[in-house]
Amino acid sequence: MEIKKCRYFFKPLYFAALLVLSISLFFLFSCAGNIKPGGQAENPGSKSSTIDLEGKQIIEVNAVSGSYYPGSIKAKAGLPSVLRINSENSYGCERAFTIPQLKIKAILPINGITEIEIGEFEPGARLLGTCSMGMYSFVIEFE
Ligand SMILES: [Cu+2]
Repeated sequence: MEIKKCRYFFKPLYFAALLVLSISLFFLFSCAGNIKPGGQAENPGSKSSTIDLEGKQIIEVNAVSGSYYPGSIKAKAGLPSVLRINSENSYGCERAFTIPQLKIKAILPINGITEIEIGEFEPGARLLGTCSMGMYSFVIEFE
């Protein structure tokens, strides 16, 4: 008799806890759903390309001593593209730049801009830019 009473007492508590849990989960997911499609919070490690007046896609990356940044760049597929490398006080081996997939090699200046025509890519293609030794790199993702 005593145990039964106990159970009856706890049942509404369980129900309430379950209710609270499901409501908070609902809000959590609905919030997450709201954030995902619209809010492309600018990730400092990634950057998007721009399109110039002639319809060419300009994909910009910076070369500094010891790295290229951003490390990941989103670009559009199906557009003639130019990789614009902006060297800034670049004294390291990042100056010996390569795109292995395209068999492109270039010596970047210490300061200044280097533009390389890289052509068009399919959605889902990934292009890796790297120093000649593969120590520093960045990736362009076409979508
Ligand atoms: Cu290197």
